[in-house]
Amino acid sequence: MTDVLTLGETMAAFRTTGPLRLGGTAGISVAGSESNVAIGLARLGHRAAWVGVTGADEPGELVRRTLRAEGVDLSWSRVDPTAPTGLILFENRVADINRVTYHRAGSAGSRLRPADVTQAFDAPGSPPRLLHVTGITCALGAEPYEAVVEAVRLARAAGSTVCLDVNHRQRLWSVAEAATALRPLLPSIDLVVASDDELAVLTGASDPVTALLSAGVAEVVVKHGAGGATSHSRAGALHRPARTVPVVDTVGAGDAFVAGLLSGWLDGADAPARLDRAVTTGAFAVATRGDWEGLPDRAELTLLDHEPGG
Ligand code: CKP
Ligand code: MG
Repeated sequence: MTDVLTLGETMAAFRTTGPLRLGGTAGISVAGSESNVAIGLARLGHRAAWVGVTGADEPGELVRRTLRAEGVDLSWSRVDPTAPTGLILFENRVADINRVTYHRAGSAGSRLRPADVTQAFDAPGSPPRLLHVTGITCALGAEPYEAVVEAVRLARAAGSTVCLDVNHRQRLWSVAEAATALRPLLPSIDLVVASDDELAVLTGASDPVTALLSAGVAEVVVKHGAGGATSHSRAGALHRPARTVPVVDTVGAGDAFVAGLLSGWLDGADAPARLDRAVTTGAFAVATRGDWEGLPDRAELTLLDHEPGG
């Protein structure tokens, strides 16, 4: 049985230590919000499946090999030989600030379609306990958006819990476009994850959290960056500060946070323990280079509890 099903685009990622125009060497890895979450969950011992499309090329092989090596189930992912795997470029500029450039228009990843998720739900065995979707997949085009709509519909029908991370990417679409696409999904969403500035994508209300809870979302988790995170539900609000770690690379921190949050949910943890795990896994991502490479396994979850040198 799958614990968490997610769908999206994963790209080959190139990281340089300075502007690309200066040349030099680049580190090569993979990046994609939804697969970052899947890797984070797999490292914590959960069964995570990623649905996505890669090209029949070396970047695509890198993506598939990496996800397989991390224990992510690719049973419902596929290769499209007629389009290239997308690329993402991280140019480190100063301290932890990266310039991020996508080369993903027309990519294989943007060929994701509703039939891809139908297969996942049609497979023998129980439905996934959780479906995790993000705004990024919705922004990739009409068919990927329809795939998300279909996944949410099927999850609802199967009784799976549905999590939405707004993950707004202004280089992919405007706030108005994101609002038009994401707001209709809300009646079927159990758990919303958003940063403070992303809440306005979901509602125009002056008190967005109350509006979302009134619309039927069971839990709204708001990330405040270095200010920690707050979980809101009918039971009230609960805040956790961010864990104090050296800031090395913040890309992927949101996905790491989601992985911790969903892991806690899968373990049956209560809301405070879920939030504790989320800020902990988020801190691992912030303190290490790469989007997912530094994420903890189960045994490492308590690593940050020890004072340096203690
Ligand atoms: O919100 P996060 O910083 O956790 O997301 C990072 C990911 O999928 C990164 O892996 C990148 O590939 C992306 O978001 C994206 O498409 O921007
Ligand atoms: Mg994010």
